[in-house]
Amino acid sequence: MNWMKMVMVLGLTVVLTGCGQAESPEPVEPELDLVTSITITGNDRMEFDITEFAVPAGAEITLLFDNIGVMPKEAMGHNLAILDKDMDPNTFAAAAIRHPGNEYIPPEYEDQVIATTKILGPGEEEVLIFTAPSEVGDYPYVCSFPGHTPAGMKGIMKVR
Ligand SMILES: [Cu+2]
Repeated sequence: MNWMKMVMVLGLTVVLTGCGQAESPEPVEPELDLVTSITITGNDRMEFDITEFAVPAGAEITLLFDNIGVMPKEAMGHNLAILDKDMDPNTFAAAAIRHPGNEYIPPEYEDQVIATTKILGPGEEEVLIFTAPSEVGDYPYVCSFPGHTPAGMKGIMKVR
């Protein structure tokens, strides 16, 4: 093998290696479309129909929350409270139990609430209009009616 062939072989090796690296699949989370308007429902099984959505940082967001259940508010009321990204949903919900008179929003964590509806009874809905945080991140939202967050009535608002 003369030096010219050697250079070609090495060159080909580099090209092939380069291709292999380019094709190796990186685990990429499918990106959600960014929305500025969304409707979320809550039901008698303590479920939000949407548990993940994404909004543009700093945008004005219109969120309609609709309690589509039929059970009485005292037994199966729902709210939708969007929390700051560092607020732990379970800590928030545990504190909320003591505050039925404040729509189950704990005053000690009120500064951690980006937006919240009142507790809604069956068939009731409320529109929230709020400014999405300017800081990119994952912001939890919960229903803070007693027992509902631990039962899974929570989600993530992704700010992108
Ligand atoms: Cu609820």
